[in-house]
Amino acid sequence: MATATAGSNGLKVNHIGLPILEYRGGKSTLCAGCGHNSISERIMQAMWEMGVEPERVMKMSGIGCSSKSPAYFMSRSHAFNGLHGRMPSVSTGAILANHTMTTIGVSGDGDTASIGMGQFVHLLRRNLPMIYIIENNGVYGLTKGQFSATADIGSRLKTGVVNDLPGIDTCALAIQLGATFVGRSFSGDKLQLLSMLKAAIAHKGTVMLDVISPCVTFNDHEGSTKSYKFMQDNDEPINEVDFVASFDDIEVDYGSGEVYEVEMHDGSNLRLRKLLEDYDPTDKANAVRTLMEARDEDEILTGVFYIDTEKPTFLDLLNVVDEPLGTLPESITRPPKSALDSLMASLQ
Ligand SMILES: Cc1ncc(C[n+]2csc(CCOP(=O)(O)OP(=O)(O)O)c2C)c(N)n1
Ligand code: SF4
Ligand SMILES: [Mg+2]
Repeated sequence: MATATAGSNGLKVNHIGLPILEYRGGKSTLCAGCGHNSISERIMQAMWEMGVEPERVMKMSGIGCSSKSPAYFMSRSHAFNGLHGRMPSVSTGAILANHTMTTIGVSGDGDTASIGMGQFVHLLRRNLPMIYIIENNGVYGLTKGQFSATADIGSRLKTGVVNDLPGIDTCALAIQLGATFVGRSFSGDKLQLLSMLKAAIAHKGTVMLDVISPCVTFNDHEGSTKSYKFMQDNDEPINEVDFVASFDDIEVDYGSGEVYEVEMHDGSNLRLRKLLEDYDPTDKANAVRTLMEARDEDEILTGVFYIDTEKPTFLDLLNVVDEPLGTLPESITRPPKSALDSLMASLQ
């Protein structure tokens, strides 16, 4: 990273002067090789490279192996481990109480697409400013590997049970319902995931990242479409994601016709080199169609599918004041008795 310099103790530091050690969390209790651990590593690295102050971050989650992950990154940050599938409503409340924080939610495919579906869809339509990551392994890892609602039709459990229901594509759903930054990555693709996370931090609105994250204990065998092998063989990136932070000064030389450039809210630059011919990530209908066509072809597309940097967020719609609601004094949040008296008088 261009801005990292050596601190007084010789450790490389980011542009707010912190070494990456300050972004670490507790020791992971997840299985060795679980994709979720790699995602935690990338989150730490992205937050460090972006110079996000750990104390200014809220980590939210539900229930599942994936939802345990926030304990394994950024111990200095705030965290709330909610009930199963209830992370969206808890996050909505927390963000309304203090919208000046960077909010990252980590959920699972079970947590999001089954028990939490009712909450998830309302989060999407509100464009709540937060990063929502689904660590997608196609199974309920924590409860011993039953199929989840994102498991692909025809995929097989170790026991031989075949999934005969079509999987829910959370990216197509998120685009359709109103999220303003939607992408899919793979826990094993360090560079793509890191760039997408850094761009996510710079975005203002709901970022929905579906990250295929193999469960080595219950769903990493032949017949699984969420295994390391299957992803290595079938991952089809639609764009090459490159992110240049506003404080970096890196010149990347691209031929202009093949790159889609997006200026992010903080002045950073997201560069999407087209791999799929004529793919325009601001065309909503085309993004959904592309995902649906890929599904018919059994292809796993990755990359940034959709981005909209103009749409108002939930906070804009509510016209939320600059100061966090949670720290406003009671003299402002609670109308005086005289206000109540005049209201009552007006009703007589
Ligand atoms: C109300 C409620 N119902 C069911 C459960 C049991 N349960 C715990 S985790 C889980 C599924 C987790 O799957 P996922 O979100 O995909 O996370 P993973 O473990 O695969 O990372 C279930 C059904 C629960 N904890 N609470
Ligand atoms: S059971 Fe699966 S999802 Fe859970 S920690 Fe182990 S490998 Fe990861
Ligand atoms: Mg899961």
